Amino acid sequence: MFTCRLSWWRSGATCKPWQSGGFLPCLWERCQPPSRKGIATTAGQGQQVSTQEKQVLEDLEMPLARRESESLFQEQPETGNQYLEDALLRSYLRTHLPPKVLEEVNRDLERFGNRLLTQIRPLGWECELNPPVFRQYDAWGQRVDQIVTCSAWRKMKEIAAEEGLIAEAYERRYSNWSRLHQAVKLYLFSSFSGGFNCPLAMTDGAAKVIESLGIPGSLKKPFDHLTSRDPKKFWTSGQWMTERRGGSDVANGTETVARKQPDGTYRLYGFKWFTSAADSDVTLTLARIVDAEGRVKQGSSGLSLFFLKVRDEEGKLNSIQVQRLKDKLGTRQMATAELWLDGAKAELISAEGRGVASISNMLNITRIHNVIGAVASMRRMISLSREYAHKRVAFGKLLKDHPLHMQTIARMEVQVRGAFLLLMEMVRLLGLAETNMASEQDQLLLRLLVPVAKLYTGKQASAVAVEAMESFGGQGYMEDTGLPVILRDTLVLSIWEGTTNILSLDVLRSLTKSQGQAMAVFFSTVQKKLELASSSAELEPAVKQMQDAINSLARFTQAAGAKGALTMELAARDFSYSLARVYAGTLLIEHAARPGASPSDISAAQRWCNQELCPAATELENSSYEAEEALLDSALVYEGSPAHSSRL
Ligand code: UCC
Repeated sequence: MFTCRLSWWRSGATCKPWQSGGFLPCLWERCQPPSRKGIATTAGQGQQVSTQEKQVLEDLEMPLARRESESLFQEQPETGNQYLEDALLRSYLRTHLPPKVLEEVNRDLERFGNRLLTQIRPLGWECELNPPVFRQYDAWGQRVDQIVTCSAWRKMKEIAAEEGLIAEAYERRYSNWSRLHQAVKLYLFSSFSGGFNCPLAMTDGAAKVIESLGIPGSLKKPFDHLTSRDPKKFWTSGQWMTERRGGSDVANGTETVARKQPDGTYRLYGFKWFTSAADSDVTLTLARIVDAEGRVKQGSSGLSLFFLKVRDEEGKLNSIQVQRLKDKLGTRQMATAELWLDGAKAELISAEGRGVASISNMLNITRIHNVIGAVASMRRMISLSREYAHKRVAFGKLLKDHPLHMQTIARMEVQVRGAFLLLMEMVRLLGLAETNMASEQDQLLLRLLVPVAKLYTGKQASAVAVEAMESFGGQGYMEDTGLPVILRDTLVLSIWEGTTNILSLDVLRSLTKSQGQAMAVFFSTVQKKLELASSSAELEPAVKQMQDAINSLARFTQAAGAKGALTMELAARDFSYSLARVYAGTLLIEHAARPGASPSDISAAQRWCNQELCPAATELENSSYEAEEALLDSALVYEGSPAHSSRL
């Protein structure tokens, strides 16, 4: 009788992953061969061990000892320069950028890809290991409300400035292609940024708002700081929108009030429930202006937009108190705080009552950053998964030689390709809009594609992260591989900057506001792209499937016009998914139809079109939404809950 125990040994208890330079630090740590001590027997010291037991012990020890250099050791998946390894990104740039721009951008991205590997990746991991802490009082009882960040986080800020991660988009040295260049750098940076992509998203959004206001004199200096390449000058911005009663329903949930001061500035009083990257230098926020009678206007038209500095010249908080830091599932590298505004000095920067419309300029930028984060996360997980498949043996062969395993990775690859092209299309249109080269149609399309891409890729990224994690087996679930960090940080992408349902309703808002013109532009654009691809024999079935989906979508939009608001609300999510699938699929076909397309480009387009492309039409044709109206979702959801019984 005996029991066997393996004694695991961690290679270096003080392992400092950022010094080793490996992305998945401490990954698959080497295990020590189990010694005799690792085998417990019922035979005590000095006791006679039976011959049979001795034999068992010997048999057991030999194979285990040999395994030290064999199956108990697994090489970690390593990726190289993310730019050089991204075939789709490189082919996209070759196809679209003018030669001179391509030459310079290519050089910059290759250099940046190396810097990501050698310097930024270890810093990102350090940010994960050293999350921010909140220090409310000093040793002598003075309230200090300090959010203490690690040196790696602060270094990220310097790198962001040096690399022009915001500046690039506003300097416009490549005219309409500057925005795309910036987006590609952010895409490469995202997965290694240790969460610093979040403050950059909001900084970009704040710069965009200020620029769209014509950079008024009072905001010239902040704009220069937000778009600076000088690490000593560079500022980041927050976006304080969320209050206790209003995460999604900002219009009704915002309680913060603004009192006008004799010098024309305002003092803000209120409580901000989620403030991401609360260590930022400045912020934009919403509040209700108190009139001469002490009243405020409720609803959306009562909200105005303000700019404020978080600290004064001496570093003292601007009449702001930090209540606590949030304990989040992910994005732990970044400080999210609850803040009391107790007379914070602020500047009104929108017309009174136009706060939501003004901050929408910021929202649309941060939503694009959300898409960047989603595509980057998918790309990272798939890159690691495919590298692992090259190194891991199961059932006598490498994972890459198991057809089912490779099919799973290929399906994820198709998803990331569609999402990537959607992202590029959006930033291409944004670049045109920012250099006055966009037609009215381009602008309508951009307005529609931002919520579509945000909601779709947020969900895709979560699904891909879970799937890719599974491709590592149990190792994917282990904290010290770094994979759970990516998963946690990805899950927020469908929540912040508007949940899937809120974004689905925003899709409807964009169509209503344009009185259907945005939909017409959508149809004409996809038709034009498909026509260009129609001469390719290989793509014929995919084009046909896409054409069928477009026809279904057209039938849906016609029929939906006659339906009530409730049906449209119930259809909003499926409809938005349909738009995303049709547009991304069309882009895949377009990319696969260009001269010099690779077999993978063609395969990706074909595979994408094999999935259901227009779920909204199928549901409507089956009268599912009407059935759902009659079937009362709330009765189904609340059956058995106290809320249900109290209503009965
Ligand atoms: O989560 C947050 C920070 C997280 C950190 C950021 C990192 C992200 C990057 C990641 C990198 C990896 S901050 C909180 C985010 N919160 C939200 O996103 C709010 C979600 N709720 C909504 O989006 C709602 O739909 C609201 C708040 C916009 C609804 O407001 P209203 O006032 O009820 O809506 P209205 O009345 O329909 O719109 C008011 C005006 C209209 O213009 P006018 O008056 O001219 O007709 C709308 O057309 O605002 C206009 N508008 C827009 N315009 C509303 N939304 C938009 C839009 N998206 N684009 C243009």
